[in-house]
Order: sequence, then structure tokens, then C-alpha cells
Amino acid sequence: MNKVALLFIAISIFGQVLAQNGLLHNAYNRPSASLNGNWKFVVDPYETGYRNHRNWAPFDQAKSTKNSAKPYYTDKVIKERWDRVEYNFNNSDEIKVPGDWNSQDRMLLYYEGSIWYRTTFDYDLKDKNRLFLYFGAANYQTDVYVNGQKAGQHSGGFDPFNFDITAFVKPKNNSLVVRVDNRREKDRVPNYTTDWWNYGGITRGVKLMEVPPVYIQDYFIQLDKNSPGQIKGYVQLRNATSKRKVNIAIPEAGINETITTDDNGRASFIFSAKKIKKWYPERPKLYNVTVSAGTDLLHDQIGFRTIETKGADILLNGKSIFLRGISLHEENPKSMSRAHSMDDAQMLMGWAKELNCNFIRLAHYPHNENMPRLADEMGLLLWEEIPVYWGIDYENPAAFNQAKSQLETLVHRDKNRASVIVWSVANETPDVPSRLAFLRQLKDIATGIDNTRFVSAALERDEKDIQNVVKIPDPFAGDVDMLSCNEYIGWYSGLPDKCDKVTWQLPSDKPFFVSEFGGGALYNHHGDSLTRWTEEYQAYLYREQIKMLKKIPTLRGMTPWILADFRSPRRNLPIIQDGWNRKGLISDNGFKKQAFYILKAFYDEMEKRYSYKIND
Ligand code: GCB
Repeated sequence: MNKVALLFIAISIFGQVLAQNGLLHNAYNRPSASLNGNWKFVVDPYETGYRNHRNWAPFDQAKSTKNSAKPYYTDKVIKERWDRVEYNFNNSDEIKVPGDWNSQDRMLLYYEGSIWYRTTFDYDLKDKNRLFLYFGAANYQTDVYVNGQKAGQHSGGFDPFNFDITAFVKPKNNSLVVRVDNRREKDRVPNYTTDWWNYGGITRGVKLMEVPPVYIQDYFIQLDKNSPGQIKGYVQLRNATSKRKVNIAIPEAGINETITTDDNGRASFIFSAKKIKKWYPERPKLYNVTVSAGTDLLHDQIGFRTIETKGADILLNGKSIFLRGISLHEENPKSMSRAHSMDDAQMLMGWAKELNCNFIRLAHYPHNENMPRLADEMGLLLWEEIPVYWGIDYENPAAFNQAKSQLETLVHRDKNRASVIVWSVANETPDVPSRLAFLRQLKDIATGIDNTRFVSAALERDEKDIQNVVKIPDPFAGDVDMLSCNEYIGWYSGLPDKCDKVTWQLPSDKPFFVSEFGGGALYNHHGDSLTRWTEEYQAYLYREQIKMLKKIPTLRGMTPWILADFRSPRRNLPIIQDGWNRKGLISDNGFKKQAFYILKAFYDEMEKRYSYKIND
């Protein structure tokens, strides 16, 4: 075994330990106290927060990771009027949490660096209970201090995390100071280049969650993949040192089971699911589920369905489906900001429904939890992804660890959502030697937590198209359950008429899925169909793409790029782009371009062709 492989294994084992310490499952429904609102902030491009001005030593990132590192910016109390303290949260400006900083202050539009946040709170914690501080996400590295003491650090821009702050909290006037740093770094995931805005800050909600001394850490409640007449899963308690009783109830399905954990707080179960109505996009049936152990009680809404492939077919509850999809970014184009609220989710998913979609690709990173929750309710299937995007430092264990922890957290968070059917481990990652081991490890991590869904990745096609034959030469194609690729024929590769000239050579035993195609158009910009950036060009491209893709016998779905125009610092063509990627079917103001209706007509046709009766 080579050194890189050994290193990955060592990191994997370490990661398991971290995962066990980790996230409270179903934080979405846990009773909580919100800390959202206006927080004070200090912009800190020179990292003054980590060294007062007498210390001229260069900022040492590694030091800040140590719990003992005492930052300068931690709510110093000024005792005497001659005390010199060169910051003051009380007199600083305010910023909204949740919210990216870029859209809240024009000066911060392109800012990449650190910002220090401060809020205060009171909390009356019941004796022996524990208090967790939960962040839906903050981009990218977050250092958290409660009453001047380090509560923890998290890396990863789109995944939730929580810290146990029981030891630091007091009944009144707690100071919570949070540093967020959104620099692009080589060992981060993603690293230097992305085609989206690097929104910084505490982008999702923050809350406090009180739990009893022994509490429900995690559970998995899904149909048994091999025997769908049964529900199979586990409940994991934390701090249980002896056997405990756990109850799982799904009253509407007549399920009320009490099971006993082992000495490590784990209880596995299988029980009959005969009375369960399956979850379908057309009938997104969700059940109220309760999980309780001692005084800890959690409510959830869970749908039950199976998903599998058979040859080239994708079977949902045994029925062949076509994924009428669209890609989208976690961005509200109208407010030019990261999307985070349920209103944002409703707007984006409402547009997808108007397009007659039954599937959404949440590109290119884990989106906020409102998305899978709403998809469960609205009947939209989902592809979820981690930002292993373009260039990643594959040989660097720190980068692997980042990808791994983001994937683990995503799979843990959403493993009970009926809507989610694909874990995507990468997007357009050029085939360099160290990458294959990296991606295979990620696949194993996803299936190790949840083996009921597909693993895929948006691969690249062969750019050369020798004699107009298109192939997907990527060796990772052999590892994925659904063969997915991005292709820009008619935009980056030839003109739309090229679609008619190429032949696809694909394996016959896997569903084929086009994870991206598209082209840019400025809304209301008109011309003939060969004038780039017009709605007519984009519409022509969609017509030709659809004609080409329809001829591929194994095609089972697509998520064209992209639902709405989105912000990107790489898109600088004046008048047309001005900082926007214009491949949206909907403009930044919410207006539909011509291509929207072309895709919708195709989806209407596919809906009819793949219709089925629901009788289970
Ligand atoms: C891609 C990327 C996507 C870009 C898109 C484009 O292949 O996956 O993130 O935004 O192309 O517009 O070029």
C-alpha cells in the first residue's frame, strides 16, 4: 500500500471519531433559541484580532486553531478610562445574521478575509443539561469564543456544525465572538477558482439547543434497500453508559416500537412497513415520526421510497422514471445574496416546478436545510453535492479531510430525506493521477453512512470528440451508479449545429444523465439564432441539445445549467455579464427567457412518456 493510501486510511479513522462527536441530527426540528438578528462586527483584513498591535509577527494560521490561542478581539472590558483597547464591539456597526456580508455592505462586495462578529445572550440552563451552539453554515473557517474562551473551530463553507458550550455559559450576558474567514486557500474545498460568488460570513442561522444529559445524537429511518416491506435503521444516543430504552413511533402507519440500546447507546431495528404509503414526486407523502429516549423527544417528517438502477433504468419504488431536472445555486438573484430562508427556497423551487421539473441538482456544495425539507414536501427529487470542484489539491491530506468532513456532514444531515437520491462527490475534476483514489475514498465514505442512494459525480466528456464521437473516458465512470457528465456542445464546443453531428458512445448498462449543458443569454437581448448572448441563440442551443440527447437510448435525465442567472466574479463582459453568469433560464429579475419554454415543452413530453400509476 502506498503512503498516500495509508494516510487516507488514517484520516478516515480519525474522521469517524470526529463524526461520532459531531452534529446533532435533526437540529432542524429540535427545540431551540434563535441567536439570529443584528450582530456587531469588525472587518479585520490584517488579522489584528489575533495579535494586538505590539506583536508584529506574521499571523500564524496554525496558532489560531489551538484552543489556547487567546485572540485580542474578545470583548475586553475597559476598566479604567486610560485603558488602551483599539476595538469596541459596542460602538461597531451591525450586520444581519444569517446573511452573507457581501450583499449587506457595498464595501464588502469583493471582500475576502476575516470579519469578527459579536452578539450577547442570556441563558438559563437546567442543571445537568447540555447546551449546544449550532451554525447552519459560515463560509469558510469559523472560530468561536464564548465569554473569551474558545468553543471550537470549523472549516467548510456550506456545512452545519455545533459546539458543546456548557462549560462556558452563564445565566446572564454571555458574549459570543465569532471570527469568519472566507479566504480562498490551496488546501480548502473548493480552493482558488470557482464560478460563483465567494459570499463570506455567517450565511445560515445560529441557535442554541439544550439537551438532557443523555440525548439522541443521530438516527436513520428508511426503507430497507433489500426488503422494502421493512423499515430499517438505528438510533444513536450520546452519553449512555448502560442499556436504554428508545421509542420510535409513526402513528399514522400504526408503528410504535420500543427498542433497547447496547451499552454504547446504539440500537438497530427492522420493523414491518406494510402500511406505509410510498413517497412519490406526484404524491409526496410524509409521515410524522417521533424518536424518544428518556426526556429527549424529537419530531421529524419522513417519506419512504426506494431508488435503484436496473440496467439503464432508474427505478423509483420499482417504477421507471426520467429525471426532469435543473441545476441551481444557493443564491437569490433578485437580492444578489446567498439564499438561506424558506422564502428563498420557495422562490427557487417554485420556479423549478413551473418548468415541470421533478428533480433538482443543488450545485455545487451543500445547500441550506430548507431546500431538502421543502423538496420533501413539494415532491422534488434532489442531487446533493460537495464542492470538490475543478482544481483540488488531491495529494494534500488536509484537502481530503475537508472534502471528507463536508461529505459526512451532508450525508448525515440529509440521510432521512426522501427527496435526496444522489450524493455527488465531485464536479468537473480533470483526471489527474491522485484524484481517483481521492474520489473512491469519498464514494466509500458516502455509502458507508448511507447505502440506499446513488453516488455520482459530474464528470467531463472527452473534449476532443475525435470523428465527432463523444465519450466519457474518466475511470471514475466505472464507480458511479448513475453516469453523469457536463457537456457544453454548442457553447464552449462548436456552435449549436454541432449537436446534430456528434454520436455518443456510452456504456449500455447504466443510466446516463447530463448534469450540465447550457449557454448564456441576456434577458430581452434579441437577434438571430447565431448571435451569441441573445435569447434566440440560447433557445436554438436548447432545441439542438434536446434533439441530440433524445437520441441517446440510456438517457434518463438532465439538469441543464442553470435555473437563474447567478453572480460570478469571473464573468466580466461589460453590458452582457457585468459580474453575472448569464446561463440562467430565468434572468436576475425573475423573467423567463425563451429557452425556459423549450425545456418545459420537452419536460411535458417526458412526463407523459414516463407516467405511471401509484398503487402503493
Ligand atoms: C461548468 C461548471 C459550472 C459553471 C459552468 C459555466 O462546467 O460546472 O460551475 O458555472 O460550467 O457556466 O461555464
